[in-house]
Amino acid sequence: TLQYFTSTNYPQNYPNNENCSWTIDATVGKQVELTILTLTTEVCCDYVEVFDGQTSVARLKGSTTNTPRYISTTGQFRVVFISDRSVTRSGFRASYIETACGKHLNSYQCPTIFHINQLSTKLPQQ
Ligand SMILES: [Ca+2]
Repeated sequence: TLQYFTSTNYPQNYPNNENCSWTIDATVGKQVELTILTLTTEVCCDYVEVFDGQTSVARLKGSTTNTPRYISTTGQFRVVFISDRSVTRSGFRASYIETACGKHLNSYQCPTIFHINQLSTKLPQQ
């Protein structure tokens, strides 16, 4: 099931001096797909950072018109939100869902980086 989370107070402005993190763990053998649906932060000083396990994969700030999407390779995402001591915006809203990694492909094993849309194009012909 698709799950949602947001920065504090969203869609009202987040507070100053935020240092929040959300950790999403997949069931063993599965992966997490994370989508940043909306994002608006102070450009200079406030940001969202996405970690795939221990590795930072994205630092997002300002505003996005696309919806960045990430697939975990470790089965865990950590999303960190940081704001400084002045100027706030509406923050972010994100969704995540557990995916059945490599379910239809004998040649793929977890953990492996691939995109859901690429997966579907590589499915065997019926
Ligand atoms: Ca700020």
